[in-house]
Amino acid sequence: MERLFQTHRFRKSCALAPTWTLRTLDAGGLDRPEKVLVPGVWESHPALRCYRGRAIYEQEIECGGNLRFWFGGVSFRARVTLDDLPLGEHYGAYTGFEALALGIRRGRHVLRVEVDNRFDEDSALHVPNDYYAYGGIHRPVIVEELSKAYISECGFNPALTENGWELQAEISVVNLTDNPFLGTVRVECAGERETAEIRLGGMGTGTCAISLKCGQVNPWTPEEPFLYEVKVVLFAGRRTVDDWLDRVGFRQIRVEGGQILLNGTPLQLRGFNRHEEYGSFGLAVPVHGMIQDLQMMREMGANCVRTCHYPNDPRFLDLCDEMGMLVWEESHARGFSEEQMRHPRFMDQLLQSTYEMVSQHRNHPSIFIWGCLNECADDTEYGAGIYADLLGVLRQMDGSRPVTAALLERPGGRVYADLDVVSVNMYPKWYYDGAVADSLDRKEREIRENGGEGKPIIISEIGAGAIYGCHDPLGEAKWSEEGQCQILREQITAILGRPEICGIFLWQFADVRVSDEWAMNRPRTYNNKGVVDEFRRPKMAYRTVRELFRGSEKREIKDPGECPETE
Ligand code: ADA
Repeated sequence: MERLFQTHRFRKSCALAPTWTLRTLDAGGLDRPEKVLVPGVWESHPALRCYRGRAIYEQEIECGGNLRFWFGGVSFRARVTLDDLPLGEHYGAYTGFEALALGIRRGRHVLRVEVDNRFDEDSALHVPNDYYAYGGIHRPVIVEELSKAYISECGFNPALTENGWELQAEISVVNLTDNPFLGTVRVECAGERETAEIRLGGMGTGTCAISLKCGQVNPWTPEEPFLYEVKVVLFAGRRTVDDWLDRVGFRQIRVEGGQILLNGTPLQLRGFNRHEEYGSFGLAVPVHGMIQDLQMMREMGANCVRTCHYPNDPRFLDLCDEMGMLVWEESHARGFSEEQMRHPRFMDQLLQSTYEMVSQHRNHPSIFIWGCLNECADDTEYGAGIYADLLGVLRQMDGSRPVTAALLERPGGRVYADLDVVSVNMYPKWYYDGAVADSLDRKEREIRENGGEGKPIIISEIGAGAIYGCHDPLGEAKWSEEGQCQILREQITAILGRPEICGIFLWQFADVRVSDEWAMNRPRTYNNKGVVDEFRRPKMAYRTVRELFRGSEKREIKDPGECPETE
């Protein structure tokens, strides 16, 4: 998969050429096939800004042997063929998937991907929503040449023991032949190496566990995000068959005494909700845009980001690992009622998004918490049951991180006891009147009385809207930049003043396009609560947030000599 570092030295792996031919299949599409760039969304093409339908991406490639195509993200249904031979299908825009083509004659072949972004009765997670469901291949596509067996997945868990750090590795291998495979897996990290045997039946898959005693390594912290390369090599006898390179950070996350601790130090989270979207490139955010977003957040004093409401591009997570930006990552699901949660495909699509998120992203040290089911029906018996099941799946897949869910601010929540960290979305002053402090008091009491006593609390969303360039010199009108500043000031000040609340994620970093079905509540067909607009032009609130977040940073390091800058 394309990352910001080299992922193989042995396995032949390369990104496909960026130019593909695009042919649309439904009404409102292109008159004739056209060249487009991948990664990209078709909404970037002026004729397809509102196209909802099917389209074929096509490219001729020179290849042969045992091939593995890796699609980082296709929005939101994909069917892959090579010379009309079906290779696989995938649902869900926000996680990657592989398509294997074995024993392919060397030469020129036609790779086709049918992409479909129509909402229909088979789609439970991609529905008209408060963000846009784009169409296209929006993350890189890689082609790899495999030998007779390959490493399909690696999970690394750094654990702190009495003798220092230990790296627990779980390596999955797939045999691509009909004969049994007997091999050795070697894992190296921080100057240590260990091996284990692996035996697989014909076309079989197996996993081996290896533990490395790494001892005294430099831990990963937001201030000093030390990363170590891990190298995994698969041998058959003395011959190398495959390899896999990754990076790990040694850090431990624990929840204790109403706090989230990173290597024993309580976290004080100040951050943003960020949709994966950038101006007219939509979901296909260029890497330059990713790093700029992180730099802007940093500049405002943020130390964390929430990938609302779905898993993000691994290259964004790579940047967070390198920059020490803490990440709340969540599987795909936003705002579902009980009726929508009872959709026949809801559970399998949700489990797939969750499984792919954890298995593909668990090695990122920046991810400190897993989230799920943003604002779904946590107030009904059926809905609460789904929360409990999904939280169980997350814990079972990865016991090294706490789990949470951003809940709607309403009475009657039934899942506080199931969460490691209780997270609440609230919009006092924006959707309803009253002092922010009163909303916080009310909510804290309700959490305490309904199973959440003693758990860390995060305000996972809070914010107000402003249309870039819309001004009200008196500073009160909704949608004005001044009005947004006023509301954010009260919200942020109230939250940062409460030591029992360990984090705030502002809604939101940048304005995002919403589904046409949502247009009537959303001027410009955008969710305008960003502190920057969709092109990253700062609104006045950028300064307000910088002042308040940086002010709290100073309080935290207890520097009595400095007081927060005022506007
Ligand atoms: C919710 C939701 C967000 C967004 C926000 C808003 O809390 O989780 O996706 O819709 O409200 O802007 O109202």
